[in-house]
Amino acid sequence: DELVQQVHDDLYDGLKEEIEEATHILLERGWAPYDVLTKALVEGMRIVGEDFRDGILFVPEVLLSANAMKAGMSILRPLLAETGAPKLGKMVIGTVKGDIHDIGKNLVGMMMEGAGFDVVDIGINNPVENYLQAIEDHEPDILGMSALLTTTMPYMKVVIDTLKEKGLRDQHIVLVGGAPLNEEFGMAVGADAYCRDAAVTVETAKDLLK
Ligand code: B1M
Repeated sequence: DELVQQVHDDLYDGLKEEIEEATHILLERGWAPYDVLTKALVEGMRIVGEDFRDGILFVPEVLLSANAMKAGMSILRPLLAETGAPKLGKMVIGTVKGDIHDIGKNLVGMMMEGAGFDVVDIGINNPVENYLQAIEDHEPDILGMSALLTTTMPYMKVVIDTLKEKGLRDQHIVLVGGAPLNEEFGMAVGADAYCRDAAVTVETAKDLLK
């Protein structure tokens, strides 16, 4: 599809208004919000990520791409959230200390809302105290943590170990995710599950709450 190619290019170029417009057009053409999200936006960001890794794109450019992506996501958010699904439970989610990547976390939050979960998003760069406070304030069924850097993902173990010390670990399902993680890492830090993407997070949350 030409327009999808255009979205990939516009995301690469960080063109926020163009991304907003294309998101609307794809929806008008009858695309499901989830397909616009995954096939147009997420795939576009994957391409940005490759060239960022290879030193072709730099932080300022990738920031523009991220902002354009967020603009598209905010159009899709209400559409994904309004399924009228019965409430399944509550999740607190945040990106760990030292890490400011939030697109994946936001996406997981959106999909969880859409599936019928209440989602409390505590943002980025969260020290363990923030998770503890949010758990106390919101009493979630699920705690979700996101990390996009190999240097920040070990912090998930700090949070889980602290929950154990305080006798809080078993009261919550702990789910972890982020591009550098894998199943083995998730088990090693003591999470209930590693979630590869937003859709898997929804399925895993439903399964574990049964
Ligand atoms: Co960053 N960055 N970045 N960056 N960045 C990566 C992660 C990197 C892989 C790029 C690369 O080199 N190829 C690399 C990490 C390398 C490593 O650790 N081995 C990297 C780096 C190095 C950095 C900086 C250090 C760069 C620098 O300053 N020199 C710096 C660090 C800042 C910090 O956090 N302290 C940095 C900064 C940035 C920007 C600010 C420019 C921007 C972030 C903007 C923002 O988030 N608001 C940015 C971006 C955009 C990226 C890439 C290109 C894209 C990330 C993204 O949004 N993907 C990324 C490349 C990549 O990941 N391949 C990269 C789209 C998103 C939908 O996918 O986040 O994977 P993702 O989320 C998925 C799943 O992982 C999963 O579900 C999501 C949806 O399906 N998931 C969860 C994620 N969290 C979950 C939580 C869950 C469950 C599932 O909880 C239950």
